[in-house]
Amino acid sequence: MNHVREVVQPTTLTPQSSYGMSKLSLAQALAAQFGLSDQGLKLNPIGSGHINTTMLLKNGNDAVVVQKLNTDVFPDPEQLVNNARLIEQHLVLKAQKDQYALEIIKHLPDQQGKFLVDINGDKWRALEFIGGSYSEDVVRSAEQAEIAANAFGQFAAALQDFDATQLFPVIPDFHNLTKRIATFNLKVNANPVGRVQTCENEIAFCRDQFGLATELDSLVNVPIRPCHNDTKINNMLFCTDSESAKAVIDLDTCMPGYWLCDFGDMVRTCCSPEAEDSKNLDKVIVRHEIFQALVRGYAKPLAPFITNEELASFWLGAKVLPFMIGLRFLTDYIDGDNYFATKYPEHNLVRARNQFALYRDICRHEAKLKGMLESL
Ligand code: ADP
Ligand code: GN1
Ligand code: MG
Repeated sequence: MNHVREVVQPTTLTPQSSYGMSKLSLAQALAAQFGLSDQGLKLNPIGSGHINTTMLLKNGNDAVVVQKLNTDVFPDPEQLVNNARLIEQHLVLKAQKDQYALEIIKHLPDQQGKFLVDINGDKWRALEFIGGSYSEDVVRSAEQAEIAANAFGQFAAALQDFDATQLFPVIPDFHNLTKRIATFNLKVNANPVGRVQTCENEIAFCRDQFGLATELDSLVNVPIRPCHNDTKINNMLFCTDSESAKAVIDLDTCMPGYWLCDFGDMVRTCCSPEAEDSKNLDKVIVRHEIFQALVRGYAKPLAPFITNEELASFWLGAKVLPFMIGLRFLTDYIDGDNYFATKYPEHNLVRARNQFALYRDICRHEAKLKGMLESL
């Protein structure tokens, strides 16, 4: 469990850190920019996101989340912030009409009213800290899975009348498996850091699954919707004091897409009892009661909108997302770890093996899991 109300994790920043300035100077620069007094300033990492650098900036009374955006992954951070703010504004209107009950993650302007600031060449933003909350990397119970899926369902339902064509494609073809496969093939052929020899079995395994892309490309009558596109379990916050959801966060990849992908990413990150980078592959299995809870939790808020074809497509999402994220981890491993944050050289390979183990187990239990979707 990752408590974000009172963060007391030791910092992983070195005193003279990669920010080109000391940690204290960075904290002071951020505080000055976002209007916090620098009395008793503390700056500590929170969460376990793979892309941005997320920290809690605190003084005696106030706390804000500050985030250094990863501009390799998001080359146009202005557009990213603009997208997230459009969604934020839509959700605020929904909340005013009692059509959205979760807390809304909100950007904070700096002293000049800007939402993105430059500190030593890095792009930083500030977000309202959502207190009384915690995030999870591994789901502990079916109840928790249902709460999470219901929150993502409420989010999707609140956005179903949002014009997602207004959103800039911050990462084009984000969930386009055909394109992901093309990139994978390029990297395997280029073998830029000589790692292909160390993962030949995984490469062969991937090649056997490429038919999934044809299945995805052949979908008919499945609507394109405003999607979150990163519904992993630690992208929502639970309430510390009650068995309920607090907020859906990490709106960076909100773009038009299929709900099947959002469902599939929940399956990917909730169903296994092991973390995404666990090496205990024999324990990486799909927990059926969690899958059932996800179906229940996600479908309820979507019931007024979802079509039969769309619901039927969720099974494809449950298979595609673990496979596709596994493929992306393997691609990044072969490429020399340029995309996902890693803690050791084989980290991405370990993650890929883990995701493929989950994908295999999901496929093994097709009849039972599909039945849960069909009996809804
Ligand atoms: P990344 O894009 O790197 O995944 P996230 O936006 O998901 O970054 O943030 C990483 C983690 O930081 C989250 O999983 C959550 O634990 C914590 N977090 C992020 N924003 C907030 C917030 N506004 N309030 C409280 N906790 C937050
Ligand atoms: C990244 O940012 P984070 O950690 O919430 C990634 C997702 C992957 C996920 C795998 C922008 O999500 O697509 O599914 O890691 N985000 C981006 O854990 O690529
Ligand atoms: Mg995240």
